[in-house]
Amino acid sequence: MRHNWIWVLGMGALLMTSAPAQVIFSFEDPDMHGYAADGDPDDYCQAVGYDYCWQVFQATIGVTDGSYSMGVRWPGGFRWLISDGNPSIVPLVRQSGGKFLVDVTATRSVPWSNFIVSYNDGQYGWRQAALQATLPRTPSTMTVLIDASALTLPDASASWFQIGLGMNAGGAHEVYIDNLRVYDDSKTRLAIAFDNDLQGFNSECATLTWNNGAMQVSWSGGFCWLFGGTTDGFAALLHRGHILVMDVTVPSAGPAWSNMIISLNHAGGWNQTANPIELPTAPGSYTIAVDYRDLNLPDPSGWVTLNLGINAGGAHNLIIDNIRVLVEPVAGDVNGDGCVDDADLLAVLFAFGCGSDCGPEDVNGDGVVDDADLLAVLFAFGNGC
Ligand SMILES: [Ca+2]
Ligand SMILES: [Ca+2]
Ligand SMILES: [Ca+2]
Repeated sequence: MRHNWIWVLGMGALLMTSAPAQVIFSFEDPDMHGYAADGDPDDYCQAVGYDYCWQVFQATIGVTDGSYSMGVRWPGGFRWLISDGNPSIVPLVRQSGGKFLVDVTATRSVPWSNFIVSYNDGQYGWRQAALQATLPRTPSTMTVLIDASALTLPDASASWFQIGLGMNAGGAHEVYIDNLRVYDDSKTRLAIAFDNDLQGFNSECATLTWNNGAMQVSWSGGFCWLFGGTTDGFAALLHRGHILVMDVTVPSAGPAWSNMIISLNHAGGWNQTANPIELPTAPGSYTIAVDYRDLNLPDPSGWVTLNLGINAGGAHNLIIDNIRVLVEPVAGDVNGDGCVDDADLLAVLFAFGCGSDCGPEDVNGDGVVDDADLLAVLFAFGNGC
């Protein structure tokens, strides 16, 4: 009997399909999405030397989707890279609401580096985001969240649409970009929501105030630690991904620049991220993300505190809320708690027979909930637990 089950489960795995990836740009051969045309001509690079010109090229460093990435080498300073006007990306851009993830690998060190995103089309013209997105300033790989949600989305009928990347660095830099994709907030799990209090956060250099379900931070500029935030289950939740997300509101115009690192403190010691994340300074509400893949994580059942290292070029005010983890999908985890167990099996059984608009119980994504989904959960039983 058991032997038969294993054979059947094997067939179930073969029948599984993966959900379509929501990738906007992947830089696969031969498509550089038009950006390559924004590099300097070869004869110019030869004349000034290749360390002193802008090069945009297909690469195999920092690849996280497919076989290629986009390399950008530049002597420092700012330049727009503009995509071609292919309207095929419009549905995904509209679906994203203007929030994207992208993987970026840097191979040089610079004092600072960031980029800004613009849209351009025939209906609404050129518009660019207020919040700079982070680029790594040390040799490392980061998943970066781009929040361009304040920009008017393209119309569904747009006949052309361009995404501009305004690259900037405080020195000669080299980055590799891949897998520009839709950010999905429903994949996050809430950790610290400041529902009743500051959840342990305190500071010697900033004034922290509980403000109607959020944490208001004001400080006179410079670098400042906010220590000690935590909540039940936070240590385990940190293991389910590598990206911490939070909502940041700027109530009034701030200084010229601001950024943040984080640290985790736990039984294994204190460790902090190397690449500061750009913080907003223009009034508005934003979503930011910190990639913590390089940090040592706490024991899942142990204690951990989150510390926010904020920095600014002058006095600044921030309202921080909804600190959460973007969780990696666990195959067969129907209810999204990170573990495939009886609860997931029951969820599929209760939804069995669903033929349209099925929920996560449609594990293999074929539009119906049937024995294939049950087998998929059985096959993954115990994953993540
Ligand atoms: Ca790619
Ligand atoms: Ca589960
Ligand atoms: Ca199914």
